[in-house]
Amino acid sequence: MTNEMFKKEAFKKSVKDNVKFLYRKTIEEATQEQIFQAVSYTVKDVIIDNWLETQKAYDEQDPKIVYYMSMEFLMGRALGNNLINLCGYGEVKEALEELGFDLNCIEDQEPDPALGNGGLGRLAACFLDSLATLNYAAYGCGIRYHYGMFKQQIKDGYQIEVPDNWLKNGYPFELRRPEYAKEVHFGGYVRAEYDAEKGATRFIHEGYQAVKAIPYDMPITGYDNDVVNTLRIWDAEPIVDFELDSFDKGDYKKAVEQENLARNIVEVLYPNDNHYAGKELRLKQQYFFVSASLQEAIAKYKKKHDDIHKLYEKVTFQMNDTHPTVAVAELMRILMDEEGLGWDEAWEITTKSVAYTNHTIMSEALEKWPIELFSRLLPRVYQIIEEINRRFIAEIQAKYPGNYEKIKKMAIIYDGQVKMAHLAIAAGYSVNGVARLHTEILKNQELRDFYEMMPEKFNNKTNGITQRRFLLHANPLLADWITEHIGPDWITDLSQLKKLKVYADDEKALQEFMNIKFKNKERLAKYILEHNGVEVDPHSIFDVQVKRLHEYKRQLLNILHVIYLYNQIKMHPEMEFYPRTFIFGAKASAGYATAKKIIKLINSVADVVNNDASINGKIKVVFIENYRVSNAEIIFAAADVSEQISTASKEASGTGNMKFMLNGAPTLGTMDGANVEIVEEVGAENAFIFGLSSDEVINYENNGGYDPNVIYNTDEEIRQVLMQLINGTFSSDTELFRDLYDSLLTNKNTDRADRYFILADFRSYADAQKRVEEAYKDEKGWAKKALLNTACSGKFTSDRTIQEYVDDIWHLDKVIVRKK
Ligand code: OX2
Repeated sequence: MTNEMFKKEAFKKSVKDNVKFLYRKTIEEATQEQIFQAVSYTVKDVIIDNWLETQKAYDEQDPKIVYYMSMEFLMGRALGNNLINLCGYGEVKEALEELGFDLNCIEDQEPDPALGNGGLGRLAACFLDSLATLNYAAYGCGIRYHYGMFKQQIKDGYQIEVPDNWLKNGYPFELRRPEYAKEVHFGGYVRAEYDAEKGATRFIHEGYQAVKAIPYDMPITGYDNDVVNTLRIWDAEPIVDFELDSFDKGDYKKAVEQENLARNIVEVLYPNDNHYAGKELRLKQQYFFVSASLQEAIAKYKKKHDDIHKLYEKVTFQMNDTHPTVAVAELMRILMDEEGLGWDEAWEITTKSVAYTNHTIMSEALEKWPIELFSRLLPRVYQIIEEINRRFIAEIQAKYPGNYEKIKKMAIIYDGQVKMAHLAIAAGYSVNGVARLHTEILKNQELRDFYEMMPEKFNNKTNGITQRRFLLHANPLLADWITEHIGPDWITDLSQLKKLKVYADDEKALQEFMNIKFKNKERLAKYILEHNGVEVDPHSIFDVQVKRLHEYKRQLLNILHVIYLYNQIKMHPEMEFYPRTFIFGAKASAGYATAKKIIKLINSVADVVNNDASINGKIKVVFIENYRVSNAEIIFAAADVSEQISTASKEASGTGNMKFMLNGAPTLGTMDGANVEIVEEVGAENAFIFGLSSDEVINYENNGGYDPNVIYNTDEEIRQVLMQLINGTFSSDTELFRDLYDSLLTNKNTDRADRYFILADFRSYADAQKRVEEAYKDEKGWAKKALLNTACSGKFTSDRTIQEYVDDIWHLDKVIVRKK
């Protein structure tokens, strides 16, 4: 698989030329960063030709387009990924070697575009990759945050947030498109005007502040098919240049306000995962990119089609969680106020065009905007939501006469708040969860009333990940080995991996598989030494938990168990114990105090354990600083054990779990999210399952919780671990971890003690960990489990997920771009 476009000599010449044009330097004088830019421009050149061809094909074939609307796209680096998808990686690597450069080092020069927090944003990025690879016409619609997810530094064990100025040196893979700029309006008031000719009232929005939305396009390359789709992210600029002129007109103040609005709106990504903070600026961001994206989609549709009533035949909008659901009302506004349609026509089009994906049942993540804020910022949009609500309530009443409970539970506006999920469900033609268990919980618990009223809308789409980034690029040794054994088709058809099952008892194959794992562990050990200054032994078990820091994900359970093991080894030095390296990586939201304290605890435990000579290095604890897409690729490839230990029912799906599985790491986890389906695919004997079931957890929650003090008072070893949080074992300040200790044992306001059932699951977790150790000692047995995890991971490709969205929700047609 090579690409004609990357003929070595031509490539080298182009890179040299770029260095000359861009920097007036010779290749010998250029810095690594400048080489990165020069190489990227050469690659972009190739992409642009395909991009134009793709546009042409779309113009000719006029396919239905999906607009994937998301506040977050966690893209990760583009250079390596584009080379992979253009089938030019090998050629370019060699060409650069001949010039004296290492492609890996050049790739490392790229800033990690981190316009997302965690799973939700990364899912959006995987979906774009699969849409392009499967030949579907799609746009990602989002925001060009000037600062993405913060960079994490660890100082004295504490997380420090450092701004991520990813645009500092210019980003070679984006294209500014000022010709597609749109205006977005905030504030002001609505005036009603009777139009005698039409016999109808028109609503006119006046006195607003305006912002100009400027799109930047990033190419999304499909794998080996010449398709290049577009991620369109919007930047903000003031509508008129700030002119002294405005002094005269007396609107100086307004000019300053508009300038400030434009400056603030796209400044920074909110670093919250699964948490709603209710900030006005966040609602501004949401409306800003939604309005601009809808205007653009409609303008594009109208270029080719004259009947706006049939919009839904060519266009569909997928709302990634509730963040973009203001789209429902904005589409109504555009159709009525700008296209001149009546309510019923507009509603018919809207409800056939928008679909909603739910990613969480965590109540603190639910977006509920105060009416006061919402109506002040978006007066016309609010008015439309009021009318949607009025009509929806009438429907509920018609279906359930006299049942006011239903209204209370389902209204879009209630208790002084606008409930975005209810708006999305009332208007969306599809409502989906992201793993089978999650969708069942939505139907039977969280969204039960909605499901009862409109069951036809509900469906499941189990998440997936792209094997192009998380295996082909991230783990080249394993990728090559797989291709040698079953051919290259797995790259676009991951179900092919099941052919590896025949090697499950083949000693040579198992040995090779584990040798590759070992090499990847060496690569990670090197990274850890360079970046953390900690030496780890690749012969130890690499037990990995990397994901956002959140109480429900229970990093605390993991580290408490490390303390427990440490105590065991100290108490029984003669005890047999297989050396283990516990690897953590996690960012905590800047304002999430408990999460930050857990990071500190992990680092404090690491300090004590790693420096205790008496345990002979049997346990090492490493906290990898600044966990992000680029180092994730190295981490997944090197893991022996995948920690997926959320409180059952809380993790909607998880996608890290799939990346570990693909790279041959068995899951140590609860029956939560997609873990359920992972176990189903690989077999319970190839995973390590523990803990309460989601039904048990939900049962406890519905009946006032459980009492962790019973465990504390009867289990001496658990009590010892907890006491060590407050007796100076891990900090001379005995108060430092008091809050964590209290959170496990004491009811506080509305928070029940041990809300996430850590003590309830502790013993069961420790048992599962023991089973891991036993299994690992059996080398061949372990190799078989590892290989079978890879072999059975075919279901979890985002190609499968996207094909299901296409078949059940979007109904898109394939577009062929490559003319052979
Ligand atoms: C995440 C969910 O927590 C995670 O379980 C899921 O895999 C991912 O979305 C992709 O579906 N914010 N982040 C999520 O949900 C929300 C809300």
